[in-house]
Formats: sequence, structure tokens, C-alpha cells
Amino acid sequence: MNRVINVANRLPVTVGRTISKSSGGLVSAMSHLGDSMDLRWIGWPGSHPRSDAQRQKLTERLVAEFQCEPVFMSRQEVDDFYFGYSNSLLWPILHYNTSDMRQHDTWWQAYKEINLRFRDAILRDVRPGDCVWVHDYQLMLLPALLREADINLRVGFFLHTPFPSYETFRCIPQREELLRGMLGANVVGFHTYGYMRHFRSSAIRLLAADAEINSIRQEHHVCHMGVYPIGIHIAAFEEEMDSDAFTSECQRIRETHQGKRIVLNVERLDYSKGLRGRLEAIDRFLELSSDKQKIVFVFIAVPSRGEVRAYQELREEIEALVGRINGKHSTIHNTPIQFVHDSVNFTELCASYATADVMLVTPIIDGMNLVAKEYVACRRDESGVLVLSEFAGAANELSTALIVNPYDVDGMTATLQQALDMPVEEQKSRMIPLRRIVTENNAQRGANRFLGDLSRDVEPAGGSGSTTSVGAELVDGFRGASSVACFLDYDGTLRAFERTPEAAQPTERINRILGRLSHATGVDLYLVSGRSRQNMSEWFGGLSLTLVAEHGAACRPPGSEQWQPLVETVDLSWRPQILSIIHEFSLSTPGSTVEDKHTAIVWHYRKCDPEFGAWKAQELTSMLSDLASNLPVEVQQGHAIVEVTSNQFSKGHALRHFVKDSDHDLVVCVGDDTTDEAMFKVEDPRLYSVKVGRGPTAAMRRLPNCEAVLDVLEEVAALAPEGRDG
Ligand code: GDG
Repeated sequence: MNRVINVANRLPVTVGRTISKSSGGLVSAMSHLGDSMDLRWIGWPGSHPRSDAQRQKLTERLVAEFQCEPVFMSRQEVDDFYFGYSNSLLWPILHYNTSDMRQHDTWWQAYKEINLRFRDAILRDVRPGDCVWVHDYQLMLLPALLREADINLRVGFFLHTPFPSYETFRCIPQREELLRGMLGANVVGFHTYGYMRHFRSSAIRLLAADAEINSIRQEHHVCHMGVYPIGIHIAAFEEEMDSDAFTSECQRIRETHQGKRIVLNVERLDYSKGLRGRLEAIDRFLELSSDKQKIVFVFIAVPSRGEVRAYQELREEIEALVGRINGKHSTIHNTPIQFVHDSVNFTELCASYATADVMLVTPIIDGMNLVAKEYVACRRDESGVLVLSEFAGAANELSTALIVNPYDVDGMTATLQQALDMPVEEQKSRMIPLRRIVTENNAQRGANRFLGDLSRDVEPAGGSGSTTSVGAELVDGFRGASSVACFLDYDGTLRAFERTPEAAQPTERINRILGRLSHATGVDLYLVSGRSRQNMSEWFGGLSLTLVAEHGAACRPPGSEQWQPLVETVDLSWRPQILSIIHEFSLSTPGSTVEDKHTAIVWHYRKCDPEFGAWKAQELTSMLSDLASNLPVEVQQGHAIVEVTSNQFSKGHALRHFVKDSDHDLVVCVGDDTTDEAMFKVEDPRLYSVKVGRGPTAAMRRLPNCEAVLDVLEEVAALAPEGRDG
């Protein structure tokens, strides 16, 4: 049976004199995943047992009775890791609140240590085939720590908060480490597409990561990104609403507020929840309203992170504001705001939702906001009005709510009036679609989708095989052949990309492997690149192999210093026109450069803002492709380049040129980008083609990255007897 190891900062238990299972969205979503799954939890139990013996005893009980593996922290660690780095630095930044971000020199160290402690606890417990699901911003380093320890482990990471724009995220001093940590996951999930887009944008800007629309490629693995809006556990609410306790609680609330309309507010007391602006809107509403005696505003403000200064200040400010508004608008018959700084039990919560005429959910930013969904779930009679901030992740789904801008106080005042005046028919026409969404997109469905993506093997389009199988096939092929032609692309195939093309010089390992292969008996080695003749002579002139430069325009046989054209007469009349267009583009795209290779002209945008560069590359490609229909050229996009080459040659032409009448009985070609596809498409029964990395391909086999190519070539080189002299 597959196991899911659910890892969150807090275990779903409350440890006091007894131990009880705590409830909450995530807990209920996970505990109802069905019988097919064996679920375990790893996290902090929320207590500090004093001795080793007490810790041991608690651990045994938690494991045996609750399937929970505790990770213990000292009080100091909780201060530094949880209240410090997690909630005084990360939480404010993730919620665009740069002014409440604090720093302390011990926090980062504690954050790293606790993430390591979680890693060790997981590694002690994990078995082959398990899925590890890591939750939230307290454990951002954990996926990469697990990946380093076990490359094959399936790790998912879900962020429950927003992921802010790059401009905000980059304020974090340890931003690169955090991103690298998250990228260690196989799947990283977010509540909305916006957060996913921001994450991708930060990764490509801060790490120069190689990103596709929904994945980020790294040296050794691919991190997929997805949107999984979390839902609520509907059945728990339904069950509660069937209970007698619920019915009597509704009755009690109605009696307490008899003759009054109820406007409800429920949240943790947090600066992201927009309490200040909402209270101002209520104040203004009360100033304008003629029947304010008939309305009560109920606030259930759950205490939260009272150890953090920003939360203490917020509490003081909000309580003062409530006091001022009540002082201003109270009469002997009515106090407009009833403010409870405490939590209520589940029955009271459901009854509060069910009896409220209007629910105000107006965070200034919120990952999702489950309260909005819970209110909808408790409206069995389909009445009631949800006023929802456009800055809550939930607004993406709950579009028939009354959507407000929480910064627009006048707008909120007007919407509050609209909500209170709304005829029941309109309330229903808005509530019915909301109820359908909340019911269908429930917690279980979201969790199943995430785990489904995490456990699915994502097969790339075209090309198959693993490093081991390709290695074995090539070793067999080289052993069985008396003569082999081996065509290797350089950038992205033998050598990983660098920030600039000049920086991607061959490593000692590459030179050693090429040297060894080029001297092997019965092996003809060809290095086929888009680089210029001069560059190739400079880097590889000392090796005994055939150099093919500029995508097949010219070659330099082993031992020679002379370049020979591979095509006799090349028509280059198109050069001035194309050069002037590309030059124009380089002027309007800061950071981009033009490389003139004579038979090819290349526009490089690797040093530009990645998204701006990619966007301009599309524009340039489409402009050049229109022109190309009348010219003897080909326009291709590669890794951060747009290249125009003469269509009289290609890497495919070059390969054909060398093997057409040859007696090789195996022709191997390895490459990573679109220019290499011309080699893969050559029709020759002796061909064995390998694509490096992701993306569609005509190649027969696939290797994940340059390291894997070098591993395979090293294996082949080791068995080939050295024969020829250089
Ligand atoms: C984070 C993200 C994201 C509240 N008061 C009481 C009570 N609650 C329960 C609610 C709800 C939960 O607490 C609050 O969830 P939210 O989603 O509204 O907000 P956060 O706590 O900030 O949660 C958020 C969420 O993670 C999930 O991914 O939606 O954006 O910030 O379930 O019902 N429960 C009880 N008594 C209370 O007084 N029993």
C-alpha cells in the first residue's frame, strides 16, 4: 500500500494532560483520503517534554495511536525558527508587508537546523514508494534537503500562503536558498495561478533557472508546478449541521440578536486579514446608516502569534479602534460591534455562519481563505451574502460573491449597504453557484489531484530510456561495431549553459573524455556546434577530432588547421537586411547582443530580463520567419537565442555528408536543441540518436542532462581500446 507522509510544522494533535486530534482544513482533507492510503504525519507536537524518557513515552503514544512522528524543538528554537524566521520575516514578506519584516542573527541558523531535523525524521521513517508531502513556508528548505539525500524520493511541496511578486520576494536575504529548497520537490503546488507565476518568475530571475510554462528544469531533476486550490471538508460541516447541538446554538444566537441583522467576521487576528480598513468602512457605514440600531457586527478574532511584536501592536490598535467606533455609535439599546478575541468551538462556528445575513471576508492579501468557503457550506437555505476581497485566493473561484477592493473604504461601505439591501432572490442566484463550487472543489478533490500529480510518472514527448539503459545500449553498440561515427553537439549536450557563451568553456572532464574517445580504435568523432570556427579552433583545436562549426557550414578535419566549407557556394545576399533587423532588436532590448558568424547571425538574450527577452524573441522570430519565406535562410530559436542561418546547410546536412558513403556500422548523434533535430531526422538505419533534456524530439533516446551524457561517454570511452595517434 502506498503511504503518504504528511509533513507540516504542527502535528494535528493537541498535547495536554490528554492527547486529542485537532481539526482543521488540512487535517480533515487528509484524513478522508480513503482506505487506499496509509497516512502518517511528521511535525512538532506543540509541547516541550522535559526529559528523554518523557519524550520517548510521548513519541510511542503518538506513533501508535495517531500515526504521528514528533519532531521536538526547544523553547529557544520555537522562538527563533517559528516566531522569528517563519513568522517575523517570511510571513510578512509572503504577504507583501515589508515594513513588519524583522531580522535577527540567530533566526536563519535555527530555520536551517529545524529543516534538517525534519529531514532526518523523514529519512528515518520513509520506505520505497512513499510520497512525502511537505506543507508551507516553515519548511521551504526541506524538499531540496530530501532530494540531496535521496534522488528518487517523491516529494511534493504545497505553499498555503501567497507567493509574492519577484520585487517583494527578493527582499529576503536568503531568497536563493529558499527557492532552491522548494525546487527540490517533484511538484510544487500553489492556491492560484498568480502565485505560481510569481514563483516561476523569481526562480528564473534569481537562479537563472531554465523554466517552461509549468516546470523548472534543474541539473538532476525537473520540478513541476501546479495550481491546487484547497477546499474544505464538506462532510464535516454537513454532519455538524445535522446535530441537535447545532440547531440549539442557532436558536441561541437568533435570540441573542433578536430583531437585528447579523454581519459576521471570522479570522485569526492577523494584519493580512484587513481588519483596519474593514472597521473604517463599518464606521463610515454607521455614520451614514439610518437604521444602524438593527444591525450587529460580530467579530470572532482568534488569537494568533501573540509572541510577535507586530501582532501585539495590531491587537492594541484593533481593540482601540473597536472601542472608538462603539463609543461613537452605541446607544442604550445597541452596541454595534461585538468583538470576541477568542476562538469558538466548531458547533458555535457553524451556527454563526448559518445565522449571519452577511459575511465580511476582506483580507488585504490571503493565500486562499477557508472562512469564505465555510460560510457558503453552512448556507443550506441558499440565502446570505458573502462579501469577499479580490485579494483572497478564494476570489478566483467564488466569483458570484460581492467582490470588493479592501483598500477602497468607500467602495466597501457601499458594498456593505448593497449586501444588506439585497433581495433574497438575488442572494440565492449568487449563493447557488458558490455552493456548487465549494461542494465540488472540496478538500479531498484538491488533495487527490496533488497526490495524483505527485505519483504520476511524467513521460516526456518522444525519446525514451534512462541513463543506465542508454549507457548499456551504447556500450553494446560500440562493442559490436567495427567502425562508429559519433556526432556530439557541445552547448547543452556536453557542457551546461552558463550566463554567457564565453563562460561555457570545456571542463577538464570534457577534455579528458573527448581526448579518450578521439583516440579510440574504430571511432570517428565529430564535434558539431553552432559556435564560430574561431571559437571552436581555440577551444578544441588541440584534439584529434573533426570540428564542424556554424551548424554545418564548415569543417576542420583532425590534424588540420584549415577550415573547409561544407557547401561550395553559399548565397549570403540576405545578410545586410537580416543584420539590420537584429541590430534594431538589440537596441530596443537591454542586455541583448548580436553575434555575426558570417554564415549565421545570432541574437542572444541570455543576459536580459528572461521574460522580456523571451517575449522579444517571439516577436523577432515571427518577423524574421515572414521574411525568411523569400530568402535562402532558416530561423530557429535555441536556448536564449534566435538564430538565422543559411538553409543551404544544417547539422543534418553535415552528418549526411560524412556518413553517406562511409563504412561506419553505427552512427551516434547526441544533441539538445532544435538545431540538433536535423541530425535526429536523418534517415539512416545505422543512426542511434539521443536527445538531452526535455521537450519534443525526433530522437530515439533521451538523457536528462549533460552529466548523464558525460557518464555514458565515459563508460563507452573506457571500453574502447586506444588506437589512433592524434
Ligand atoms: C492559511 C492561509 C489558507 C477560525 N476561527 C475559528 C476557527 N477558525 C478556522 C476556520 C478556518 C481556519 O481557522 C482559518 O483558515 P483561513 O484559510 O481562513 O486562514 P489562515 O489561518 O490564515 O490559513 C490561508 C489556509 O492556510 C489554508 O491553505 O486558506 O490563506 O493564510 O478553517 O474555520 N475554527 C474554530 N473556531 C474558531 O474560532 N473551531
